[in-house]
Amino acid sequence: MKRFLKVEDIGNLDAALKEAAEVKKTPFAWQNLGKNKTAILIFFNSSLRTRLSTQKAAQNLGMNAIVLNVGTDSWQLETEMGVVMDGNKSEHLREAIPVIGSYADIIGVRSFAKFESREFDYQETILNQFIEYSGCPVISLESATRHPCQAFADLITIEEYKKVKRPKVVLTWAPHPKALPQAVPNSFAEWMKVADVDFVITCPEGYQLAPEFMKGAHYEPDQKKALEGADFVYAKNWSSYEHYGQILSKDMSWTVDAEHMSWTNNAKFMHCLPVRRNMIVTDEVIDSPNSIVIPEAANRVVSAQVVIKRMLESL
Ligand code: SN0
Repeated sequence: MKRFLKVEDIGNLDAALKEAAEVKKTPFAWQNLGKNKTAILIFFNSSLRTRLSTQKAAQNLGMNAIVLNVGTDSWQLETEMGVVMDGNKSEHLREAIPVIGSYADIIGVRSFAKFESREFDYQETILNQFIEYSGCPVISLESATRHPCQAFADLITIEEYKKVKRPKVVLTWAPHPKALPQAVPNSFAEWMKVADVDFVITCPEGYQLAPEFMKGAHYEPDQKKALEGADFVYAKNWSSYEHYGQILSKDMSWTVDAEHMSWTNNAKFMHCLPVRRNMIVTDEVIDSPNSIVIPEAANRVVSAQVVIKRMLESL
């Protein structure tokens, strides 16, 4: 595996889930695979789970893992080509990437949407430069448009907790004080459309995801109807794609509370974290036995380890 950016990169999902179960059972069985190999994880944005779980996954495989926080640990990096570098950015990605590549065997990159231009974000300008200039396999640790390590962990979690062969999985928008990226819901939709689940997206008007992610998904604008009979409720805020990066609603009637959960089939509650309590979900729901946000986060190690393992196997 040379890159992990989207669902196609993992290939057959059943095979990936089987491998995930194996990795979860015996995480240290491949310690020799990563011996004398280095993973460098580059963060342009904050992280808790991604940083810790990816580092742990690499170490479980015997690798050295180095984390770099761009800007605070390193020089500020310029990401756009053709600019006169007379501001506060001391180094260009065009040099930084091949330098990092010369120290690494595998590179992970976190770089959120900047929300300055939809075109810049959706072209994955930063991630693509790492792919082109690093000479290494590249893992997206949440890019401008996708968060594949999260979606893979979500799929593993659903597989573990489902009670029926084809569960109903509902992605619901919920309110948030800030404009958040579409990466998490985009990837979740991309993976759920391929998985063996009955997948529904519900969000207020104007919050539909980009056409490529909505395509083939069942869209239900009425949140109550969408949640009826759900086996899994996946809550997430995102900003508008159409009115790019804007907050169109802070409607608190979309907050997932006990009443919302009562419309479901005793659904499990999921969220990628970090979560704003009593905005996205009430304390009552996230603290209930139906909340699986912690095992979901724990599975981030498993998804990252399957990906890094496959990359090491094809070095
Ligand atoms: C990120 C997002 O893409 O929505 C990362 C999720 C894995 N979330 C945030 O930036 C939340 C920030 C906040 O202040 O709540």
